[in-house]
Amino acid sequence: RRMATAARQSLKIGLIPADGIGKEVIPAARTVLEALGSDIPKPEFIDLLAGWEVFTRSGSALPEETVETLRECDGALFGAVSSPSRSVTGYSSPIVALRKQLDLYANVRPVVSVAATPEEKPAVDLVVVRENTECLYVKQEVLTHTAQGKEARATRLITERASHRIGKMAFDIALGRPRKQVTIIHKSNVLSVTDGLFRETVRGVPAKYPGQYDSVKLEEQIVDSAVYRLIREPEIYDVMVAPNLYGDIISDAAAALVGSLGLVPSVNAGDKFVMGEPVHGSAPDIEGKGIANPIAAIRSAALMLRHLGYAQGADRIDVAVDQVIREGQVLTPDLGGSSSTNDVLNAVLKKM
Ligand code: GGG
Repeated sequence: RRMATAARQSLKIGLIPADGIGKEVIPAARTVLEALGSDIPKPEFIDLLAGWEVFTRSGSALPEETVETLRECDGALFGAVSSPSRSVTGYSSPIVALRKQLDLYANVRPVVSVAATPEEKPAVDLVVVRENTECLYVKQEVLTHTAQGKEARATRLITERASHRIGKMAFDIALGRPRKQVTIIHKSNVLSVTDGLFRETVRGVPAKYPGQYDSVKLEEQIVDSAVYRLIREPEIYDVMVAPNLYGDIISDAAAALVGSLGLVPSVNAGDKFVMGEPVHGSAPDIEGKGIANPIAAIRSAALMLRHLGYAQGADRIDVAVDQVIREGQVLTPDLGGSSSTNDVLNAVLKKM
């Protein structure tokens, strides 16, 4: 799925490393973009702030300037955020807010294994298309005190509009893939109103575009059984479309099938803007050690380019990354190696 590419002289890219290893992997992705030379318009990078650390310094996890500057950019790369697991007055997850404020309604997460040779089919080759703006992530939580003790409630929002547009995104992505299959992930046997609306709306997408999606096979699966089958027979999936929370969980589970969360990229995509973001979090346990795997961030930069219409640059990055993984000589500890972030970056640059 590509955005219209105006003939750009330069590519303005906002960089938001945010917290933890985001500060180590986003600079690596930047270096890879710089190495593309004439494959893309000259990149112009703008460093922007967000995250827990900036909140502790300034009282804002998402400074207004970050959002306003992003509105002027062609694309962006976001690292990772370390939101606390408890409620902190004045703090709200900046990545959840950014997705909403920029209307980045789809989180597209390709999970692909690297086969032994470039000619072989990868054992896992699927895309999780996660709705990115609603579900439980509207974060309307209320704590009340009752005679029996505390009671916590959360609102789960599913709208026809959001379900339709994420469904359409999934069908469009499937059209561009050899298998052309969409699987709707839901739990409408229990949550018949919310997941029922999601399921019905996505099922209804092809009827709204007569002829357009005739070649796409539509399947559906209850989320718990989908996770089971994903682990046992990942090859049955092509494009999985899910409400926000299920999509978040499924894509992390799928990452285990390809060796590491450190390999899995994503883009947060809307109709007008795209922001690459590795699926992994801020990994405080390895922060500052220089051993974070930069591949998810590098692949996220490639995915961002692909959405912006620069397939040649994206291909160069992806081919180089696959070669490094395939050779298995330069790997960070998450993949069983002992190489550093910089070693992997340099290996990728060498292959490019
Ligand atoms: N790059 C993905 C990432 O940062 N994952 C952790 C995450 O989404 N956390 C939510 C938050 O901390 O607000």
